[in-house]
Amino acid sequence: MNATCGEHESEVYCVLDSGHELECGVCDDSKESKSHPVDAAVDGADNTWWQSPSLQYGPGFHHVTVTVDLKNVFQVAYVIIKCGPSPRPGNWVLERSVDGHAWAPWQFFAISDDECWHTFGVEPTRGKPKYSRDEQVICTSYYSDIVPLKDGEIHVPLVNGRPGVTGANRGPSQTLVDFTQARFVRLRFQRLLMLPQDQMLDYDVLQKIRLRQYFYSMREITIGGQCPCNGHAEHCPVHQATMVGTVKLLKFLLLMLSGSLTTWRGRQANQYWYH
Ligand SMILES: [Ca+2]
Repeated sequence: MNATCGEHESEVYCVLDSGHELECGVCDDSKESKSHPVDAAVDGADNTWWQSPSLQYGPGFHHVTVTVDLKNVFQVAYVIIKCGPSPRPGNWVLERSVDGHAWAPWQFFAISDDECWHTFGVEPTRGKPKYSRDEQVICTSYYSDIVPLKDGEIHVPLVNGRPGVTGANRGPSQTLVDFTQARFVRLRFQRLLMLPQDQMLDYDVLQKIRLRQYFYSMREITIGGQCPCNGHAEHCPVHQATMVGTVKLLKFLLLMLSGSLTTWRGRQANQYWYH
């Protein structure tokens, strides 16, 4: 299933805002200025963005998966997401894979601390994210607040703040090296954030005009890291197409996008790797 707005027909969306005037726009893939394809999320420009179809096309669009192929295995140090004209995602999982088949979670994000338990079966880390173990997969509600209503950011450090990150003369712990290794990075969005009054209503009761306000958008996904070389990054061969220097932003060569109707169950969250 495709998950880009305006790909099959012109689609009206509206921006959640506290103002009285409803601010609306149109997605239309046939017009460049109105298209929001997934590669707009990795083009280095903050004024372009990817946008998913809104809930007016059905509740299935709570579930959207974005996969980034880095084309090489890297030790990923951080992921930063800048959102577009929508709130940040509510429930979702940041995942990693070395081969594109076996996946493991890096971090869970939930609308509330209770949702960490109910949806993912993971104890919530309350308040600002912190990490007590190198391979700890936390669940946080810190980045799932509906405010700001647009242009919010999500910062996921995978190395900094963990006990195994060490000084200039020594590399990170082997556990951390293993934990950060990935060629594929996947964002599995499971549930959109909605205004409290809309969350209470059944999908059938919500008017189309209100459903047009609920969609995912990302201006830029930034992934930073280095090639895996046991802490001696300065001797690593650098893939020019994907990397400049040793710890820099990665440019991705391929992005895959799909809508997914699978539901995440808490029991799966306890498995480290899954297919
Ligand atoms: Ca962009």
